[in-house]
Amino acid sequence: QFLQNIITHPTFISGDATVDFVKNHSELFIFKKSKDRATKMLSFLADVIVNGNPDVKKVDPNKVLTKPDFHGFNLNKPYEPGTKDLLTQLGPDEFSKWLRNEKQIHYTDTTFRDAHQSLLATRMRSFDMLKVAEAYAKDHPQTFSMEVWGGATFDVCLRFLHEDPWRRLAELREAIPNILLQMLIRGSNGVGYKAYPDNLIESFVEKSWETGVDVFRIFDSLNWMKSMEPCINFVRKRTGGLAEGAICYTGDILNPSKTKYNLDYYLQLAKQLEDAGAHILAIKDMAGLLKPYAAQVLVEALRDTVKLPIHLHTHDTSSVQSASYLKAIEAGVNVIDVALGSMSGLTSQPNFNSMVEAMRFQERHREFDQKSLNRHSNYWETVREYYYPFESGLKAGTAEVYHHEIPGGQYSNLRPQANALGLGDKWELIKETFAEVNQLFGDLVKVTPSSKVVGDMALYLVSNGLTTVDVLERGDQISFPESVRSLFRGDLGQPVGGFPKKLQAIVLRDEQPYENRPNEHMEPIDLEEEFKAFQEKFGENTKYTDFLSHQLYPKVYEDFHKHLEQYGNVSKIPTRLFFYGMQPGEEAIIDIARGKSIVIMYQSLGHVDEDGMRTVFFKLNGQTRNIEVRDKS
Ligand code: 3PY
Ligand code: ZN
Repeated sequence: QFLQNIITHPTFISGDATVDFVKNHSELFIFKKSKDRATKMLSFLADVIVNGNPDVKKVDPNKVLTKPDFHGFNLNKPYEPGTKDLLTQLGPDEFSKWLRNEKQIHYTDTTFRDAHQSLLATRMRSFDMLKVAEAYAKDHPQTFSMEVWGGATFDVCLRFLHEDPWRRLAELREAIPNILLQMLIRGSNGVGYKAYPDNLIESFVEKSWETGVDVFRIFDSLNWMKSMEPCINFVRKRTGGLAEGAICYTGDILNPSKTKYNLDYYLQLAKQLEDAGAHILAIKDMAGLLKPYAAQVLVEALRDTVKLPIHLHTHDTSSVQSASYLKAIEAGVNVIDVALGSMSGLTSQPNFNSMVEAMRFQERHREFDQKSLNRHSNYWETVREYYYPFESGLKAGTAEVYHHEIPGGQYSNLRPQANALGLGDKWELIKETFAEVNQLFGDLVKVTPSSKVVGDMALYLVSNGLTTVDVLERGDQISFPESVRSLFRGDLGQPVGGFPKKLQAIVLRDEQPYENRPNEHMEPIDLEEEFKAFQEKFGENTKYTDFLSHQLYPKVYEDFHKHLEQYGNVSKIPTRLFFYGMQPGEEAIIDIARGKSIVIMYQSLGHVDEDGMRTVFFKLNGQTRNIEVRDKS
């Protein structure tokens, strides 16, 4: 370090250093505490050994975690051309026409995004995806797209996994060059929970495309066109990718007593999305409410109303959604969303492997190597066990979803949220209250972030022993959660038919709501200036994508950055070690960068000293390395 300080000193570089150079420059003796990559990684492992991973609330000491079996995976073959190559060849408009006329059914694999968001509280790590991403792309080049990014993964990546989501995307792109990569974007809310300035969303869309996204599934949590339209434009203007406009499906179009979200409503919305320039139309059935016969009616009518290809997304919470897919396929849907067998079902998507088999010998069947799909499913079956603390606990399909309408992606989060508030034993009441709050709010489209507001309100009422009747009768004495005030103010846009006026006045009191776009109240960000200021604060090694993460989630990014400085890139640590630490005597080989691996052996743990510190004894590449860690217990 001393030598480093000398040779990087401006006086030394300019050639003005004299014999007194060292004597006159005491700063040469200031040694930056820059730890090398391996030491940072050891520090992280040492901390998990001593204090556990703070994200894992309960470790099961009897849990046996086995290694995945890679037998049969073959990387020694080339990538076959897929939909990504076709998009490059045709361009988005021609690609859209091609897809609309495709006879065989197409599949989007959601395993890397929605499946784990909906089953494992979004905790799946890049490490586990990257182990099989290349093999997947080589084994199944006929997959329409892989949903790998966006939704809640962006936030969870930074906040809980301490991973850079942009790095995840870039690495997946590299491993999957032939298949379209897809993301979920919440219109003007980007991948956040509130509206952002338009030029920030525009820049975000552009960088996402540059980093690897091809298909942008754009939705708004209230089905508000004004939030989706700019985003569709940004995709068309700034990228060569596909703008997929989504209608979020709620209610039941076949129920004559439910008139708010009827067939006409969805057809009109679809037409507006087509007119706004969408290349693909998505039906986003986020809670899994689209029943089989309704799917048939909806898809047939949409095919007649718009010229776009139709992409159907659902969650199998009720367990009958593969029947909806079959009906939709009969009605001419072009693409369906599925997840690999062991990551499918319940709050996740229907089973990829089984859907392919169900279609075999039918005229719209698309051939996949079933053995290979099963091999990939078996990999995830083993790896899913590593994430056991994040399982939602739902054991079987439930028709209750038609009543509470909780989205699949929210279900696996709401329960731990309830547990954290000490309301674990009130789960039934929480679900019921969620349904009541929805009615109180005027029957909303519920998907992130509007679903989160309904969830916040339900948790608030249950934890304070209140009911929706109390809200109407003595709301003036209730201090509503900020997210509820924000919704009624207009920060998330406008719901169909407006907000219930009486309730809006109760929630907002003297504050005036507004009805124009929330983004219209926001000044554009001077991206160049702000990026400079960002680099001054976080260092010149930070990238523009870091800046975007910071713009979307300032505090979360700051914590991520601190973690990165202290522990380095923890995404390279194997998942079992990341969540549960190492056992004395255990050895691990970790690839810290391409072609560079280290061998870590955990030897033993010292006692707590009078300062509360413990020494963790390791061997790093055969050399003894001791790490001091504060014992927080
Ligand atoms: C998200 O926005 O994260 C969703 O998955 C909505 O369904
Ligand atoms: Zn979903």
